[in-house]
Amino acid sequence: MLQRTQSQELFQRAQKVIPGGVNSPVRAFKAVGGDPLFIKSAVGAYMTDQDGNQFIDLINSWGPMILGHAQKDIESAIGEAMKRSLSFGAPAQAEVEMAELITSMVPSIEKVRMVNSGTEATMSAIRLARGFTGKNKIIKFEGCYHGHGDSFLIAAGSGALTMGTPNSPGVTEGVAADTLIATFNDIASVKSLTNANEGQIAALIIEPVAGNMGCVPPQAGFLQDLRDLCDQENIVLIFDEVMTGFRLALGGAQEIYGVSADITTLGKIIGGGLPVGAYGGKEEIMDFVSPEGPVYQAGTLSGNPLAMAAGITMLSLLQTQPDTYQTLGKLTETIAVAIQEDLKSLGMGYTINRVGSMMSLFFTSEQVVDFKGASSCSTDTFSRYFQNMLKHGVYLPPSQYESWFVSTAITKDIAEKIIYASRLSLQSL
Ligand code: HOZ
Repeated sequence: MLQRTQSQELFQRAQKVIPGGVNSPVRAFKAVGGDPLFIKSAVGAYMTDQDGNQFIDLINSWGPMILGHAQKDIESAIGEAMKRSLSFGAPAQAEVEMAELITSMVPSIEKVRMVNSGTEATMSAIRLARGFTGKNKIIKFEGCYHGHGDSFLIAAGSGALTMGTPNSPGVTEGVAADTLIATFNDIASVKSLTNANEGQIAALIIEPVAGNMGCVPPQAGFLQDLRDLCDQENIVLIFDEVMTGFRLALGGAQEIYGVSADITTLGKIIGGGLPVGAYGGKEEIMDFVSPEGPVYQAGTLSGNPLAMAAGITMLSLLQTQPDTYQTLGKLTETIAVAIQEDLKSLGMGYTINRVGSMMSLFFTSEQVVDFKGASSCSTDTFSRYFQNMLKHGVYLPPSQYESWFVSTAITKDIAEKIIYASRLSLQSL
């Protein structure tokens, strides 16, 4: 049994002053039962909660802690930057260095604008696409999540799906009417929307590897088909790489699948864990952003010096250690294959989806290629598995509809611990 006294006390206090006691819905553990654990610290592969329980972390702040927690170089870069003030609200060298790094690593990004979160990045990207094309509607995919901007809270994944509110109240009918919903991995569903809304679609936004209905990879040719259709219909193709950017490869999912976006949105990882986002793409489109162009977007904390220092260090470390991705991919594969063997020997129905260091286990014998597949698996079984894993010292994302993220701090020995914890967890389901 986990000792939870301190976490429970904090949760009682939190519920009196914070809606639901948490600052982001998935963290409330509503999908998996029980009360949330409050985290006190994290170092390397491990998180420690208020009661002193230690867990191997497979959330890794939903992606960015790719090098593990409290990475020394990132911490000292933040320390150095702190001495030069926490915020200027004026241009600084680090912002130029960051933009140079991003544009050198992601070929489709010729110019980039820094913001403060992935949500800001996606909101700004669709405004830009609308300003650039003079059209209003956007296409998104059922089960994909692009932050909590109004336009995206229609058939949304992640916490919206977990909480049963994929279409959030508070989003006006007008906004909802401008968001068209297609089926992931189904080009015919996209074509029927473009046919029915000819000349009206400004942008198509997609997580090239979906991470917010669990991990769901694109099928062969799907992203290229989207690219071709967008070119044909003069639609801005936006890849939301907030999770996949710099996690799957230096050039993100677009490098792996060989398909370029017109605009790419980035987040989390480019701040080394600090609150950062960015959107960037073709120069002719980015030059529509104010003050170069007429599409307005601004922010005092955009390009914040601490976030830039952390992000530059993170990206430079990844650039100088290119084998990181291969190592992470192999390690994640080892974990996935071992879990799969255990599921097989127990005769349980399962699907494991994995791309690089992102993976999800679905309790279903059907393939999971879209939202329908993801939502038809057994979330009850996942919840029990989650709780068992927690008891055995592994902290998974507290929802079926999230991806697991592996960090380089997870050594082979720690991977063995995850596999063993999973074996015990499956056996006692
Ligand atoms: N929606 C985020 C992951 N897809 C979770 C954010 C959080 O709770 O930190």
